[in-house]
Amino acid sequence: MTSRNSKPPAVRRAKAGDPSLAKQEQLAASSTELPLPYLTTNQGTRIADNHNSLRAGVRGPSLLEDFILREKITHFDHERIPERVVHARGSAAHGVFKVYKSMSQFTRAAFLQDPQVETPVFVRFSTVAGGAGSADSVRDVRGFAVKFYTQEGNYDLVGNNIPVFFIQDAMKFPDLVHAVKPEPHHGMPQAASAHDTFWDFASLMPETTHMLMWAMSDRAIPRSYRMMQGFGVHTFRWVNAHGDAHFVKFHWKPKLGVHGLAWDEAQKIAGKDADFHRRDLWNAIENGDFPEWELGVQLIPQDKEHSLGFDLLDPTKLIPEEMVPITPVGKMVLNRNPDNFFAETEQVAFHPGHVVPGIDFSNDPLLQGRLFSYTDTQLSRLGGPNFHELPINRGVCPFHNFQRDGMHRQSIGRGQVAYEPNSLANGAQFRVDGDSDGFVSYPEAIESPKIRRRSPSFDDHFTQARLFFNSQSVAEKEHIVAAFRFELSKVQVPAVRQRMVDNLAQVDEKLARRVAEPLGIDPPDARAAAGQAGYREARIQLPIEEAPSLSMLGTGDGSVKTRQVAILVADGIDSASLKPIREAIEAAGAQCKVVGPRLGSVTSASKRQVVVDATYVNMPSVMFDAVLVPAGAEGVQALRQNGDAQHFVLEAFKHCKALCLVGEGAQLLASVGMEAGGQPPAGVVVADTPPVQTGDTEAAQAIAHAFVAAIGKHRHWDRAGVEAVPA
Ligand code: HDE
Repeated sequence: MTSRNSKPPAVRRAKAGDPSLAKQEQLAASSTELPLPYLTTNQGTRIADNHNSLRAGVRGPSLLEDFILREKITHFDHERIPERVVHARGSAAHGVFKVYKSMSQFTRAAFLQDPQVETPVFVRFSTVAGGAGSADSVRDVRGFAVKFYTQEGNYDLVGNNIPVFFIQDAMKFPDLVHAVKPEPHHGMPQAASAHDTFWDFASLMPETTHMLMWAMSDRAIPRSYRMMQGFGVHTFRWVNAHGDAHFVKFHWKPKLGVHGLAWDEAQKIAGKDADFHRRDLWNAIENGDFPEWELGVQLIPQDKEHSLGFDLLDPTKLIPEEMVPITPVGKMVLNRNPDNFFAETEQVAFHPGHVVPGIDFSNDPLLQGRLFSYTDTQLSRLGGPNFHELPINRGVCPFHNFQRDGMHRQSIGRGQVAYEPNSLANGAQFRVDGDSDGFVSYPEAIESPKIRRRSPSFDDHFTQARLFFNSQSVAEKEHIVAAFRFELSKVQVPAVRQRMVDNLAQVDEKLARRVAEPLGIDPPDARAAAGQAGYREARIQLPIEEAPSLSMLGTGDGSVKTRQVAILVADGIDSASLKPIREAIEAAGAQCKVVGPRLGSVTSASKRQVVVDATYVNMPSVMFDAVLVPAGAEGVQALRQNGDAQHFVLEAFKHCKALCLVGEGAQLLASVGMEAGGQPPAGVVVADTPPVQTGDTEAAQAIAHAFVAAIGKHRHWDRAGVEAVPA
């Protein structure tokens, strides 16, 4: 039997110069969009009236006979499918991937051989804990799942934006997820780990400690999906054409750098725009600002498996780049938004077991469990065993096997034969055993007893957590302390709080003490942690105490491309002071919006109309990366008298964003103790004299330059005095 997909390769194969075309054509062919100027039922019967149901008289009861109403409502009643049990909330895009040079030395995977070949990809980013309708900006791990439509079959790299995981064994995954999800008796809280059951579980499972450090860092509140790293997490294997294997760890690095939100900002965004990350990704792609990541790998020769000082099968451990550098592999660009959220983003089915020849698994016990879970969950989520036929899941290469039937089968198998070996299909014997082009598992020698026990090499839960903490900048450390305090302050049972800070004392005494301070519990005691069940005494030796690569600081190229800048206006602002600065920041790639008291326009001091894009209320400061306040005595006075405008500036200041205050605009920060003529706080550019009024374009350029540099730093986390700001 040959499925619909096994058309001659020439039809399916991407055309030179536009390799994603085949996938696009395939998706378009399956579109339900019909160019008909009328409506029909699903059977094609033309509908005369789509506004009125069939009734016995104009005021009479509806008739069961109304097959048009019945079909319409029945279909509507079944529109929802089960949401993903984790990673329910997601957002995706199409793109392409290309290797820089052949990786044949390490892997035979065809899509990693030729720098001329573009492989289509579909990437879904997600939060983990929240339901499908939850907010984007919550504190959570983010999923980073990539489907490569290769000529040898689909390859899925189903990773996260954090390189380690909470648990070491798949056996604990349902417990972990049950602990973080809303508590079963009252269904609260939504999309949050800040509650008793999560911290109860976490504090009883010291192996969670390393990932908790990451989850409490700003990595868990990303500024944008476009500004996140991705990791394969587990150790995988690459195998070359000679059968030589390397262990491999996958890394995605975003061109725009790795950046987080302020925690207060993230919480506010959840209310002001629950779709913040989804919108950001969509808008960037619509505007042609295609996000890019570099794929890199850490390669460890098969015979160096035990050389690291820790176990590379343990998913709570990472390999610092300072120990094994990253080899660049290629570039991924996301360049097309999905046509239909349900058909693509919702129905896409990833699976870490979707591999191609040359890519193989390690014995990581978490990965091994995942290999079962994904198809299993998709069977119920997508309603049967044929979801590989959905357009978004279909490969771009031919496929052929003798699976048949099942719910929702779309392909029509032809002929008498649905088994192998056979001689009846084409009149010649057909047998598949030993196809040298096929997938061959790495023939790892294993001779061990069947056993339910962790390897002692998995026992150390704190050394890498400490490495992570030591590697953070001062501000990043502060944010981690604040996040632990916030989360644990939401825990109602003091004993859980206590157990958690006792565990933290195993990472860093000072960190634990600072977290414990406002929590109404005893000072942390590392010995108490050591006495608990689940604790195992072990200390791995790391050759380094700090790994700068684990900090988000200084990542990216400092570009301000796609950064959002608010220009705060009111009647009476000086529009001339605005123009050269706006032009310069837009030339650098930032995107400006004029934010005023009302939509329409405001009147400048020189009686010009300045078009307003948004209001202080409908686009508050948390939607922006930076704020520019123009000069103009009357305009600034109006801004000062408007609580929303005043709040806008103070809040941006509190969230450590870049600010540029021209002339009288500086008065908006008077309440935070900024003295005229004094040294402005970090990331605040103050232009005392409106330079354009004096005709000094060079000075205007210098201001713009300083502002662009401040925006390029993302946030000024070391800005003094932000705690005192009442915003
Ligand atoms: Fe997943 N995970 N996971 N996971 N995971 C799912 O599959 C599971 C794990 C990840 O955008 C589910 O189709 C188990 C690690 C992503 O569609 C489910 C274990 C990592 C996505 C599942 C893990 C991930 C999922 C839910 C421990 C990072 C979203 C719906 C043994 C390397 C993919 C679905 C998308 C989704 C199971 C642990 C990443 C239930 C059993 C570690 C990015 O099958």
